[in-house]
Amino acid sequence: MSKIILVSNRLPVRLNEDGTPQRTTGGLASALAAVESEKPQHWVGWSGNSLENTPDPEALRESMAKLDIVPVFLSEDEIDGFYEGYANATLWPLLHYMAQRARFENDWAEHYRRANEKFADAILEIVEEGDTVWIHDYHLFLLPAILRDRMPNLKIGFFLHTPFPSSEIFRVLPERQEILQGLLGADLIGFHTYNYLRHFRSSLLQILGLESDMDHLYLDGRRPSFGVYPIGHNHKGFHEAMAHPGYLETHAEMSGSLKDRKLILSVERLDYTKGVPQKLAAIRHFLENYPQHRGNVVFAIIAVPSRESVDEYAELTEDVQREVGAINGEFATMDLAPINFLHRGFPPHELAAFYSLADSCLVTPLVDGMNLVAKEYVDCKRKKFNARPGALILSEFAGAAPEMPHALRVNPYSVSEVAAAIDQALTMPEDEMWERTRAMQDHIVKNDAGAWANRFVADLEEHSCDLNEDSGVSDLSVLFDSFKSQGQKALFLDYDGTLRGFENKAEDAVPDSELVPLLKRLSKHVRIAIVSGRPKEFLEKHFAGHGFALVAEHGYRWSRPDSPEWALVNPLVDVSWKEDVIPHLEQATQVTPGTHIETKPSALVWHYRLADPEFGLWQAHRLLSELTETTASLPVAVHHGKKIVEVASQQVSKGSAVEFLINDWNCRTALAVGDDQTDETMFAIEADIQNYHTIHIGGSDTRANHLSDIHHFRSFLEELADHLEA
Ligand code: GDG
Repeated sequence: MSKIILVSNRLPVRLNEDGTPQRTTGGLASALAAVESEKPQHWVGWSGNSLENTPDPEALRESMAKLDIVPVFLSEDEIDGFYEGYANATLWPLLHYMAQRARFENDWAEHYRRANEKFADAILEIVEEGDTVWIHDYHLFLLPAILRDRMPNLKIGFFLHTPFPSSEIFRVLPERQEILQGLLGADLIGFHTYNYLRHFRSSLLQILGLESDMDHLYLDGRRPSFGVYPIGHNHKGFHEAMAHPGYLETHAEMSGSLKDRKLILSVERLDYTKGVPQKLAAIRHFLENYPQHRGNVVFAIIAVPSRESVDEYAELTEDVQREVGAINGEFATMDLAPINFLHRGFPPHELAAFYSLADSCLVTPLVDGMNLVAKEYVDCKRKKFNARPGALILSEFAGAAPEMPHALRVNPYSVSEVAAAIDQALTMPEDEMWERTRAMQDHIVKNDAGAWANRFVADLEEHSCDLNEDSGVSDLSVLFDSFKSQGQKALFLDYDGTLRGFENKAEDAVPDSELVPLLKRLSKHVRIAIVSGRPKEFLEKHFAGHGFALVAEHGYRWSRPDSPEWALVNPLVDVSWKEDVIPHLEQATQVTPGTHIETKPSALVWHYRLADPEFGLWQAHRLLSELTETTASLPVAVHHGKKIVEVASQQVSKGSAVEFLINDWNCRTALAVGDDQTDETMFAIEADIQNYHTIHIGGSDTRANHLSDIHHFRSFLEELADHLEA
C-alpha cells in the first residue's frame, strides 16, 4: 500500500534515558494523526542530536525504523551551518521581516544545500512509486526540487509555517532564486494566509520572472499549485488536558493564590518575533497610566526558553529579565509583584488551567506565521471546565488575526494601544466576553489542526501529476499518424517561446546547436516554415540555406526555401497609421524605465521585459486602453503579448501568411505551433485541408487544440523525426 511520508526538521520523538526513542504527540504529530487516510504514515527528520553525540547511529536507526521513522544524522558542523546558521539566523529573521537581523554566510548556504540533500537521501531509502511526501517548513525549502529531480512522478506537498514576506524583503536573500526554484519542485505549496501567498507569487514574478495564476502556474510541463491553509490548534489535545485530573488541581491552586485579582496571561517561545520587550513596555505604560488597576491585576508571562545557545536569544532573555525586574521593582507592593515571569514550559493540563483562568490573554507578536496560543486560549474558555470568561488581545500582525475578528486587535508597537486594550479587557462585561469567545470558538474548532492536515492532504492527493491537459501538456503522439498520411505536409513554427526560451535581450535568444539539425531531418519529409515576429536579418542569419521557408515580421514578408529573395506576403499593406501611434508609445517609454520601442515595417512594438514586472504590466494596461481609443478607426490590430504591446497592420498576420503558404504548397496536412497572441491568428484560420493541427506553448487560454511547453514540444519534434524516418 502506498504511504504518506512526513518530513520536518524535528521528529515527533524523544529519547529515553537509555537512548531508546519514544513517539511524542506534540503539535504537528497530533494534527497528522487525525488525517483520515488509510495510508500508513512514516516520518523523516533530523535525529535531534549531533552525529558526534550519537553513540550508536545504526542502533538508533533500527529502533526508529520500528516507529516508522527515518532519522537524518547531522554532524556538529552541519547543525551549526544548516540549522543554527542558514535556517535560524538567515531565513527565520528574513521571513519575519527582520532583514537587519539576518546574517549571511556562504558556508551556511552550502551546509543548507547539503542538509537538504541528506533529507532527500533519507526519504529515498523508504519512498516507493505512488507515495505522497509532505514537507514542512523553511528548513527544507530546497527539498521539493531535489526530490522532483530524483523521482519526477512523486507527489510532493510543502507547507510553510512562517510568513512569506513581501518580495522587497525576500529578494535580500542571496539564494532567493534557488530557494524559489526549490519550492517549485512541489505539486502543492501551502501558506497560512492569503497575504503570504500573494507575496510568494509576487516573488516568483519579481525574482524568477514567472507569471502565475492565483493558485497555480505552468512550469516545464508541470502545474505547481498554491493554496491558503491556516493551521489550527490541537483541539482534542486541549480538551483531553482539561479532563486530566491534574487540571482541576492546578485550577484550584491557582484560583486560590489569585484571590480576587485578575490574571493577564501571555505564552510564547522567547523569540524576538514574539515582541516580549514591546509587551513589557506596554505593561509599564499600562501600570503608569491606569493606576486604578494596580494591585488588582497580575501578569503571568510564560516564556518558553528557545535557541538558548544563540547569543542573540541569550541577550533577549537577559533584557527581558532585567525589564521584568525593573517593572516589579517600581510597581510591586508587599504582597504583590505585578509580573510573574515564568521562564519554563508547563505540562499541557497546567497550561490549559492557565488559559481557562486568565481574564485576558495578551498575544502580541511583531510578526507571526499563525500563532496557536490565541486559538488555544479561546478554545479553553469552557464553562464545563470551570473556565472564567476572558478577552483575547491579539496583534494584527499574527497570521491568526484574520480568523479571529472578535479579539481586541492591537498594533503591538503601540504601547498606548496595547495598554488601552488591557484596560478594555479588564472592564469588559462578562456577557460580552462570552459572546466574543463563542463567536470564534465554532470556527477554530471546525478548523483545528486535524481539519487543516486533512484538507492539505486531500488537496495534495487530488493534485494531478499526469502529463495531460490538466498539467498544461497534451499527449502529442496522437499527431504522428496524420504525418504518415498521403499528400504534402507542413510545419509552421513560431520561434521565440516555441523553439527557444526567452532571454532578457532578444539578440541572446539564438538557436541551440541541436535545433537546425533537427529541423533539417524533418524537412526531408515535411515542408517547414519558421513563422516569426523577428526581422528578416535574424531569420536569415540563423535559418537561411537549410531548405526552410522563412516568414518574418509576423507575416509581413517571406522567402521561399533556399531563396535569398524576400517578398511581401501582401504587397498592398498601408502603414501610414504609424505616425498617429508613435507618440503614445514614446510617452509610455518616457515614464516607464526599462522599456523601448521597436519599429517593424508593418508594426510598432512597445517592449517592457526589462521594466519592473508589476509596474510594466500596469503601464501596458494603461497604454492598451489609450490605444484602443486612438486606433478605433485605423486599419490596425492592437495586442498585448508576452511583455509587449504591439500595434500591427490588420492586413498582416501570421495567420494570413500560413493560409497563403498552405495554398501555395498545396498542403493536405499542416501543424501550426506558437506561444504568443500573434500565433492565435494561425490557430484561428479555417484551413480547408485534411488535417490542420494547432499547438499552443504555455498556459491554456488559447484557440489551439493542443497544449505543450518548449521542453515537451522539442521532444515531440524529435520523436516525429524518428517516426518519419522509420
Ligand atoms: C511556528 C510559527 C505557527 C507554549 N508554551 C507551552 C506550550 N506551548 C505551545 C503552545 C503552542 C505552541 O507551543 C506555540 O505555537 P505558536 O503557533 O504560538 O508559535 P511557534 O512555536 O513560533 O510556531 C507559528 C506555528 O509554527 C504552527 O504553524 O503558528 O506562527 O512561528 O501550541 O501551546 N505547550 C506546553 N507547555 C508550555 O509551557 N505544553
